[in-house]
Amino acid sequence: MAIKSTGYARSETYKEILSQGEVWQSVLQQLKQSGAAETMLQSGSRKASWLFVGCGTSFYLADAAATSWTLLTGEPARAVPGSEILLYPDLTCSDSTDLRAIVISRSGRTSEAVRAAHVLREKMRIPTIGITCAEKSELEAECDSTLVLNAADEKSMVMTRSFTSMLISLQWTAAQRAGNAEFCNFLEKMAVQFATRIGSLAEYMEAFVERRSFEDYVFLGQGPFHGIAREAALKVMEMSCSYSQSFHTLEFRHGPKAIVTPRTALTFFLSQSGIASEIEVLEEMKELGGVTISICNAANEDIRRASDLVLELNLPGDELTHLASHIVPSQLMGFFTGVGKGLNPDQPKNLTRVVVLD
Ligand code: F1P
Repeated sequence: MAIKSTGYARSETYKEILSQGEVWQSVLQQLKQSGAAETMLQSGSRKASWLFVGCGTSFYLADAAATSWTLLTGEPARAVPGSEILLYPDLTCSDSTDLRAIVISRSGRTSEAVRAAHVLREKMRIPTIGITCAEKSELEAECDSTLVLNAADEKSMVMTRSFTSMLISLQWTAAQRAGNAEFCNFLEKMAVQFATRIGSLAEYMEAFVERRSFEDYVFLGQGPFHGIAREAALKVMEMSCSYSQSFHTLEFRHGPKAIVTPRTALTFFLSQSGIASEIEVLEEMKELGGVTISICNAANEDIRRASDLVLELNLPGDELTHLASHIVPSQLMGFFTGVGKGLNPDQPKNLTRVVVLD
């Protein structure tokens, strides 16, 4: 189906994906003016351990946020799905004397997230902070303090700008905690620059998806990019009902590469820290006949030679500053693939905007 003929531009999901650069700027303004982040971090020691908790997209956000937090503050942090706090609470406890929790939920109403916040704060006596895009939510009632990013809220069933905005806010908060003002400045510059680039990224991805169809979608990332790869796989599943998986890039060699055919789309989120090793995997998968998509800040000849599509973001700052922006091409891939299949990404199959349990 010719994607252009579907009138997709009227889609709320599409409009909200394209709004991300601007929305990040207003969210960063809110953080600067409200001082909410500082308030959240006031109490307790300077050397804490952190649990990032969420469900679905918010769990993969927790993954990318936890790795960012440790890289920015040096404090141990890990991501846990809400369900694990409820079903395996003993797995949650650590030997840290100052364990703190950050519970992430766009709606603030997801039962597993709200109940996890209750268990953490009331049962385990762990200081619990909420981050959400909804005012006066059930989550807020269960947390010691809550950061509400209403500028990032969205009509879309699937999470797009809420994911990137909450991730950027947690990175900003970590940098504040570490006294890293330079990182915060680069986040602002990145948001301004990204707003000028998203239009062409959408055109490149639409043209690429229009020309091809795939049986398998694989997303690969190391370090903080692994959380991005997990979310990318979910976005393509949710918006296009396609078979999609994620792995650590170098892990893909240890077995999963058995599935590679010319109908396999392999997206590489190329980091600066691991670029040389990641390019070796890229070249190997190209030789195996896979179709390769490279998302990076700046490409070199090796990347261009081994990629069927290269999306360069050319943004200021280091790889952590660019982290959130790397998911946007995959949001667009999921959207255009769904539209191309005659699906409506505003109404994904089998999904509800919030998972509320009895
Ligand atoms: C979490 C979530 C979404 C998913 C679907 C159902 O919501 O799992 O990630 O796309 O919309 O809900 P929330 O707790 O962040 O509101």
